[in-house]
Amino acid sequence: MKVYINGKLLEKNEAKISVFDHGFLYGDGVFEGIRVYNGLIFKLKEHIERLFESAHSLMLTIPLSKEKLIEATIHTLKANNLKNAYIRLCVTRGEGDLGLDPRKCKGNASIVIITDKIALYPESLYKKGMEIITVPTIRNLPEALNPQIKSMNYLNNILAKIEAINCGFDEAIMLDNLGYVAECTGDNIFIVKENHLYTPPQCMGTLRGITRDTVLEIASKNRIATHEHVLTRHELYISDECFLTGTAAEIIPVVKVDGRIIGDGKPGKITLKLTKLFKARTKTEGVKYAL
Ligand code: PXG
Repeated sequence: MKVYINGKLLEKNEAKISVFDHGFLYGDGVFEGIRVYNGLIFKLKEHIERLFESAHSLMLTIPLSKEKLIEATIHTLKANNLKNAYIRLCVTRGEGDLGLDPRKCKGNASIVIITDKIALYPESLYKKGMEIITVPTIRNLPEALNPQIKSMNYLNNILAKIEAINCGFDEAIMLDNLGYVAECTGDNIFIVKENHLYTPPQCMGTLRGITRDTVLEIASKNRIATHEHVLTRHELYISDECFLTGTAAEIIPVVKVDGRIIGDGKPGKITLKLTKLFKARTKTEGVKYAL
């Protein structure tokens, strides 16, 4: 497996970044996770846009144009002979000294492109549905580190994940500082109530997930009423269906929240319908490349 680092393709065990890179020292960098389905890179433009927006907010200059970054990504996929893959695009602040000051990172930011396979949860969970819990660690406040910035510092989410794992669960619901539902550690959350679809608004300390937006769009096109609305835990508990969305996880049903059974305890009808429609999208939509 070859990894792209700053214009070079290196073997996995040779693909290394300096320990003085501020990505390593401080998590000072941005990233994207992108999926490729049968030679089609799904929502590539949206992911590249979000990467540049995250970088802009952090005053991090990406040393390649969007077009060149797309070229480099396709080049890496081809070098690894991959038609189905998960792409991890990372841009770090680059090599500096032992201080926070990003001005000390005199060279360019580092660009790393990893292309590999990923299965976030075991297949059986997609059939059965997940059981998840709310954890004490709240999502970063937008006024502190805005969750819209997909930075390389994921400790907020990792702490929440650890809390869920400590309680015997695979995934955590993170609330905001007011106690409203924000999102999960690497996924957005949806509920269905009386055939309407609800998800927290993106301003509520959540990442504006690209899968989230795709699901909202698919639902609207298929005459399912959608609402971006604040949600309480109570609303999750009394929902008819619940599911999570993310590039890595895709759409995964949730059947129990904080010990409360959701609906009839099985993946819901609308969840399954949206999953089918989403899968169909991934088969036809995306930036095409040939091996
Ligand atoms: N919320 C957060 C906090 C995320 O990190 C999503 C929502 C879903 O966004 P997209 O655009 O992918 O629909 C993410 C993205 C992991 C992992 O290993 C998860 C993400 C990224 C990298 C790794 O769980 N999720």
